[in-house]
Amino acid sequence: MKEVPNFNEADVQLREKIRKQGLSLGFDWVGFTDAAENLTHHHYEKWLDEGFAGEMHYLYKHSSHKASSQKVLDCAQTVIAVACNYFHDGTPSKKFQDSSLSRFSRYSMGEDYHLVLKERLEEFRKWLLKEGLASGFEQTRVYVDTGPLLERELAWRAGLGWFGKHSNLIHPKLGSWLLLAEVLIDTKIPPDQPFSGIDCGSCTRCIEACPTEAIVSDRQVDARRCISYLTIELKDSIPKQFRSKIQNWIFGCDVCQEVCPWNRKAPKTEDSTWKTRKGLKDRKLWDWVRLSQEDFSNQFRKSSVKRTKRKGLLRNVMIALSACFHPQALSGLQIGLKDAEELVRLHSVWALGFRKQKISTSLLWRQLRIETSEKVIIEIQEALTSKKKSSSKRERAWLLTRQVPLALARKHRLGPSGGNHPRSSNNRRTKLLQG
Ligand code: B12
Ligand code: SF4
Ligand code: SF4
Repeated sequence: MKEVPNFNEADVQLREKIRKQGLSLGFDWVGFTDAAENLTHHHYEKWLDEGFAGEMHYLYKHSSHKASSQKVLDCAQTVIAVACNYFHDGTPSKKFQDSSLSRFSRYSMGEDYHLVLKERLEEFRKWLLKEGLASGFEQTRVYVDTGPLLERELAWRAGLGWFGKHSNLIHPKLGSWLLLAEVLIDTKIPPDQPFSGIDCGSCTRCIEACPTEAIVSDRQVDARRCISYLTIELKDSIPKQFRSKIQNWIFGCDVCQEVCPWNRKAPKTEDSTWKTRKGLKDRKLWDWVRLSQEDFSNQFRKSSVKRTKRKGLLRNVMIALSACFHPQALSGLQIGLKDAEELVRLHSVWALGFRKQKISTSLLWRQLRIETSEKVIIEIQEALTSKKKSSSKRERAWLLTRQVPLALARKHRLGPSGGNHPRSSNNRRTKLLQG
């Protein structure tokens, strides 16, 4: 291996000692690079300029910090990059063609990697300090995921693997089911060589398999289209053009990694941390619809899934139910219609409209009478007008000629078959209409 000048054999031995310690702490791979300028920062900036980050505003704030690891720790000399293999579940994708099963991305099925890796990094940091490999606590930093570091570049420079066309880093033996983290220290350690020699070649499987066409070009993912972003990062309603493509993914997405030939022989981890937690295996979509806030907190304690909050997860469940034609799916959507969260009702309405069943039309009409949220009322109207064939002439004419204010009016007994909603007297718009 070609070593950077000024490092002697003792330095190399020290590096191997640190690597051994990292591996003993539960990391599956440990590599070293310097803390100098990043080589792919311009790709990152271009990605932001294209708007691919969507509503992940923190990524814009971090942008200048990501130019070099020294921007986050000015005395940093070495980045120790680590990776954990979380591949625990070889479930063939075929099984999940059963649209009634809920799918979580593999990384989220066990313990929250932010917590697990952070704990291991802190152990590593303690050891490094004890060995005198950093001047003091303040001259070190540990990061997993959320810090302003270009984690994939650092791991690539430290020799882990190459950027796949889906943009995940691929190790030639471990595949891409890897989570990345780093320790920064102010000691110079001989760096490993950046990974080279293997790449994706002419393969384009991930690009073709991506359900939402999120891999817009080689190594470029438009996050706004990615199911992982839509189901986890996006807090509000999911843009309509993607809803029918999300299938039964209710937290993240693994499609691009599942089809990758480099993952065919990926070894399964022995680490029980990543194993599917109780209550997640083979769960039907409708099993989630009665989930209370308390159930959610208990089920997802110390889990990455907490990020969506209860309402985000149920929003995703409603979307997934739109494509499931088991009788229980309809009952699930009916329960969603009654959910206290507007976001959940909104997506339940959309899903019912999408199913184009006669019964959903009557459910939507019934909901229109009692619904209090303007957003949901609009969604119901859209669903009903797009289901023209199954609505009566009178209803159709009424829906087409009147927009939201009249829907509100109807809700407050001014429409053709008025309801009698107790909360109507507080509604300013209704008062105006009545006045
Ligand atoms: C924002 C983010 C997302 C976004 C955007 C993802 C994306 N591809 O950009 C969303 C929410 C969609 C996402 C999804 C996922 N994520 Co994510 N995510 C991040 C985060 C926080 C920042 C990534 C980022 O900066 N993206 C912007 C792009 C421009 O940067 P980049 O992805 O690092 O890409 C580099 C290369 O592609 C290269 N490059 C780009 N174009 C070109 C062109 C050429 C010619 C060359 C040479 C290089 C090159 O330069 C870029 C900068 O270094 C990182 C953690 C971190 N701090 O880095 C985790 C991270 C990348 N995610 C991770 C994971 C596990 C996932 C998911 C698999 C989770 C899931 N199953 O749902 C999916 C995978 C989706 C995918 N195909 O990427 C891991 C990746 C591990 C790995 N093996 O690579 C990370 C490192 C978290 C971690 N600590 O482990 N994620
Ligand atoms: S995670 Fe899913 S949606 Fe995102 S790029 Fe990969 S296949 Fe596409
Ligand atoms: S599926 Fe093919 S193109 Fe995509 S990352 Fe894997 S090897 Fe590369």
